[in-house]
Formats: sequence, C-alpha cells, structure tokens
Amino acid sequence: MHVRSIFISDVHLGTRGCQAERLLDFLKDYESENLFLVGDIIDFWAMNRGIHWTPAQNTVVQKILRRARHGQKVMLIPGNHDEAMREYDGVSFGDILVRHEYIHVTADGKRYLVLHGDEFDQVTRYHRWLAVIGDVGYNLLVRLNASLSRLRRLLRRPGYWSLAGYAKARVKRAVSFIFDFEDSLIHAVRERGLDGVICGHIHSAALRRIGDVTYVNCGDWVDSCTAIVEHHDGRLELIRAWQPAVAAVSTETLANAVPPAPTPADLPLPDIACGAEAARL
Ligand SMILES: [Mn+2]
Repeated sequence: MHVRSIFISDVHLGTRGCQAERLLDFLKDYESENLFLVGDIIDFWAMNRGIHWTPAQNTVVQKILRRARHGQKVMLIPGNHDEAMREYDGVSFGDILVRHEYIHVTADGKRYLVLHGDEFDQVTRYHRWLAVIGDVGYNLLVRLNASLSRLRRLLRRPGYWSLAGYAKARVKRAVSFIFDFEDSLIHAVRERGLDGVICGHIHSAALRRIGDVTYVNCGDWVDSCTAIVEHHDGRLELIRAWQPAVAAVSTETLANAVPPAPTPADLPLPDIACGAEAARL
C-alpha cells in the first residue's frame, strides 16, 4: 500500500524487546513519501547496560537508509533514549534530517506538531535520576517482590501481600499518568494554534479528537506494534501491525506477544506506563 506519510516511534533497537521482524513486515506493506521516526528509535540507554542487536534490527536500519537514499523524506526526531542525537537539530546525516520537533502539514492542510513528547512527561522531565533508577530498578523490584513472598511463606508469616491490590493501585496511577501526558500536550498544541500533535514516548497508541485538536500517538514496537499513516487525502489512520500468524511465530515471540487492543480504543490501555515502569519510557 502506498501512503503519503508513515509515523513510527519507540522502536527501541538494541534491546531484547524490540519487535524488529514485525516492523520489517509493516515496512514491506507500506511505502510512503515521508517517513517520520518519532523518537526512541535506537535505545542508547539500554545499550549502556548491554546490547541486544539482531540481524532483523540491522535490516530495519538498512531499510530506513535505503528509503532515504531512494528519495523518500526521512526525518529523525530524537527521544529521551536517543537524546544524544538532539545536539544535531537541523543537521542531515546522509539523507536523514534530524529535527528536535517539526510541524507537518497534511495533504488536507492540517498542521500537526511532531515530537517525541518526553518533555511533557513530568517524571522524565523533572526527575531524570528517578527515570534512570526506574529503568534499572524496575526488574530488580519485581524479582525482589517474588523473593519476599517466597520468604514470607518459608517463615510461615501470617497474612499475605496482595498482588491484585498492588496491581490495581499501579493501573490507577498509570491511567492518570497517561491523562496528564495527553492533557499537557493538547494544551501546548492549542496554545500554538495548531490542529494536532503526533507524538510517542508513552507506548500507548491513540488517534482521537479532543475538542478542537487531534491527539495522535504512534505507540511502539516493543509491545503493541503500532504505527500512524497519513493517506494521500490527508486522513490519518492508526495501524495495529500485530497479527496472530501462529505458524510463522516462534515460541519466543509468542511468549512476548501481547494481544491486540480492542479497536474502538477510546481509553488508552494502561498496559505499559505503570508507576516506576513509566519511568522506563
Ligand atoms: Mn521515550
């Protein structure tokens, strides 16, 4: 299928979670005039701790470079996990232009602010140390919790620690985290007199109208495998590339797989951004 523009974010190349094969399938299906890489494409944070780089991830990079070489407009808008690139605002690398943010005009004349969005996330903006600790410490915390409850059983401690209660509290926090993020972006876009925003960062794909502005989030290629496309008439569409092609899926990808979200997604699914976990985005 040929579209005017493709927007993808939060690919997290260099990590185990990156679903590079699915992204390759998606790129095979969609050709475009413009390709916007809306941040956290290469995960330099995670690569400081250990690199997980697969042949498929290599192919992703090659396919993107190839598109740029063949005359497609490819723009990289750095996120917080590839923030080193932010120093190169306005610089072209080969055929890829780096911009901190960009105003994209759709075919029907609507003006969208394109940016990663982490500067609107209160956790990563004001508590960078917390974000970094959260990133490293979250897995540790989960493991610690498991050991603690094993220890409790071993010591025959009365009472129990409620996983359900813990999870519920976290989901509630996650919902308000997502709403706060969306609210501040919508506010900023309205102040600037634009028609909408296209962002990433919170790993929660969305495409909806809120009053007079349109809020669009590309989602991610770690869990949800989502992208935004602009058709030739300017219409935006949210693509969920997750397909349960069981025969072609290895056991490892099945274990990592997350079922597709219900389609009339009025509410973002708080499946990723939870408390300390939100700090990892
Ligand atoms: Mn991010």
